[in-house]
Amino acid sequence: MNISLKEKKVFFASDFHLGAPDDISSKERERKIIKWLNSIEQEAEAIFLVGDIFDFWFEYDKVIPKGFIRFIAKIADLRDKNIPVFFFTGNHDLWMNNYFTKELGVPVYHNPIEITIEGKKFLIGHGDGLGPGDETYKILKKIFTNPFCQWIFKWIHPDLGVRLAHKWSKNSRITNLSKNEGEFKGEDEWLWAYCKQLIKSKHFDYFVFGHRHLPLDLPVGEKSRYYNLGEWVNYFTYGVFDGKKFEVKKFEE
Ligand SMILES: [Mn+2]
Repeated sequence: MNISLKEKKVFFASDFHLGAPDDISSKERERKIIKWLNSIEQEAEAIFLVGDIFDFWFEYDKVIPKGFIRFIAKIADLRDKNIPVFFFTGNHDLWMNNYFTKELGVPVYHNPIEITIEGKKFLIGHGDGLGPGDETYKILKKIFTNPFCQWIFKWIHPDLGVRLAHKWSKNSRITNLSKNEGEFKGEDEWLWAYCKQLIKSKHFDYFVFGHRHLPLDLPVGEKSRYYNLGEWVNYFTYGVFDGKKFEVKKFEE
């Protein structure tokens, strides 16, 4: 993919976790996200939503999960205005399939992609399962992405399936953010380590990931940088690239 900017900008955000930890806070977050999307649409050449957009999403054949209809409608509105929107799956919503593509014209990527924006090379992805460590999740991901396991889950009644998933997700990091995950781990930042390893064999100007839930802007080698997009429970951060520089900014209402 090759995007040229024509005086416009490319925007990135991740980890909205819509639906968590409860309806009231999710609705408030949804309102804020839509306000942000409204504020950027005029200058957006493209918008990348880089995973964990939903705290849980599952694509049944005939049912869509409740709780985020205004957000989905806003994505439809952006597409109707011909603004390209790209979704990535995260570890919470990896069961996205082709619903958004068929209904809204939004491509859904399950793995990091390499793209060129205004001549700069980007690697963009959610970031789950990359780099050293996280062995438990790497095993879980094999189960979650297993077609037979997905087939079984699909035949659980959605009211029960979604309830189970939310219960499961309550143990996850985003609802327990007061713990210590918010601290910068230095050399142990696993996605940073991943970038530093990767750049030895392949050049990218910018690495853009979510998943870490901590906004970061770090050097990779001599000329490249790794950005983490943060999340929208505490930080309300997003990435913006204008063709010359990439910035991680906070959305202020
Ligand atoms: Mn997340």
